[in-house]
This record gives sequence, C-alpha cells and structure tokens, in this order.
Amino acid sequence: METFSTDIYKIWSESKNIIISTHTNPDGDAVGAVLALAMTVKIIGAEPIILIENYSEKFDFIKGKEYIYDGDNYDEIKPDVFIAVDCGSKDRLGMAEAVFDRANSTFNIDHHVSNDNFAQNNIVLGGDSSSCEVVYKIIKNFCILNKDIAEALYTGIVTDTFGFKYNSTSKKTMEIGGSLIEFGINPSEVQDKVLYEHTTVEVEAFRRALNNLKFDGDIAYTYLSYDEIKECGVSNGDLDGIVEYILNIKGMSISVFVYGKKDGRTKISLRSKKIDVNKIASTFGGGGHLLAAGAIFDGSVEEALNIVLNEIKKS
Ligand SMILES: [Mn+2]
Repeated sequence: METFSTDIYKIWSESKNIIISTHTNPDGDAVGAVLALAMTVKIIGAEPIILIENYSEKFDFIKGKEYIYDGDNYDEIKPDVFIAVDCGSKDRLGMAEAVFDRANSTFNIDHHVSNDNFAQNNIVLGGDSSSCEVVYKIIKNFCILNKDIAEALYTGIVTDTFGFKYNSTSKKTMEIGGSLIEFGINPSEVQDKVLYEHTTVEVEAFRRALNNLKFDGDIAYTYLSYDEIKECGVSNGDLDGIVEYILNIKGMSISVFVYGKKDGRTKISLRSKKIDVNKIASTFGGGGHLLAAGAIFDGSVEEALNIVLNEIKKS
C-alpha cells in the first residue's frame, strides 16, 4: 500500500481536475469518502469536483460540500482523473458513468467483495469495514489529515460498521477510529447524528414498515410501496435502518426489506447473520457484502418479495 500510495499521489497531485464520485442513493460511507477525498485532493494541489446525488440531511454536518458540482450539465465536465469510491460496479455510478468513460485516468477505491475492478487502478480491499477505511489507508501516506477530513472518514466508518459493531470491524478499524479521534472530533456526537437521531418522517416510514412486517421461519421481511414512500415524504437514504432493525428481532437470522422506486422498479435490501446474501443479491444483478447486500429488481414490490424469499429458501 505504501508504494501504491506514492503512485497515486503522483497522478493525483499532477492532475488538474479530479472528479470524485460514488454510487447512486449514497449512504454515509459514500458521502464521507467523497468529501474526505475532495478535501485531500485540494490539499495536494488539484481541483476536486464531486458528482453525487442528493443525500440525507443527517450527513450535512460533514465539511467539503463546496466541492460538490452544482451545475446541471455533466457533458461540460472535462475529467482528468476520475475516482469512483464505494462503488461495486461502473453502472452504480448512475449519471456520472459517462464522465468516468471520458477520463484519462480512472481509480476505483472500494471494500465491496462483489467489486468487478472496473477502473484502470483498482484499490479494492474486500475485507475492510468501509470505503472510508480504505481511503484512510491510502491518503495517510501522503497527506497530513485535519479535523474535517477525520470527521468525514469517521462518519463513513461509523455508518458502515454501525458504530464499530459489525463483523467487518477489525482491530485495524478500531485503531483507525482512534487515530481519527485524535484530530479532535466528537465521536459520540457523530454516532448520535448518523445512527440514532431520526426525523419524524423517518419514524413515519418505520411505523409503516413495521406495520407490513411478516415472519417466515427465521426470515423477517417487510416492504413499502412507492405510494407509501410518497405519502411519508421520505427519501431513499432515510430508509436504511429498517432492514437492520428487523434483523435484530430475536430468532431471526435473515432480514429482507424491499421498497418501490419512482421508476417502477424495486429496491431489495438483505441482511443476514449467517448465509451469504451477497450471492443472493447477485442473482438479481446486485451485490455488496457477505452479510449485507442489495439489488434493484425490475418488477413490482410483490414480485420482488416472492422471488427473494424463494431464493433465500433455496440457499
Ligand atoms: Mn461502504
């Protein structure tokens, strides 16, 4: 990694525009990683431009937002370097995919086991807790971090490990967390903002999801139709906690949450305590991690639920 970081530093510091982007429907790891990278790129003398979809207001406290592209025409962007982060495959970049294709030099920084190494330079550490952990390991070799970068990275790690709780949390993850705290961030405040505070809108979505909750053996599953999502006024990012919550019901070892999207397709989220849900998600063209994965299904909420439950029972 040390030698690799030297090469990365050379390419990044000698470029003009560095486009930094992540997956659609960005979570805290995605947001923290792009903002931390943008602040780093600025320090080493390049011009960062972040391409990211609107994200949950719970991540608004993270600094570096001034680097987010606020134009409306991606065609005008002239990418020199393109860094995709927390993104398992190129199509997950959404609108930014076309910009990726025009870049001279491309980087793929990620921790998804399902990552298909789509860039020229792939730094994919499948066992790592979060993309922010991977970003930390890269940038600490050539950039002196500051409090803002530390807070962004800490947020990503906390999001993806649920506060250093998941199995993906290693000794190294905790050591990195410790190093980040040394920059003067407030760790319990970050955890409160990211994991525990909920808007009334989120709670309304939660209430409805729990109302739809069903059990099938050790599978807990629920759904929200697109109409229900519209009625609550909830955005995709606000629905993250539901699938986690129902996995923790005693006696359950798999949880499924599906919801209708505006385009008529259905988002599937899977969590597990034992079986490989990455494999299940991959049968629907999705992916993620062993115990946490997702996919977009081309069909209704009802069809998605039926098909997923069948796949789980087969596995
Ligand atoms: Mn992640």
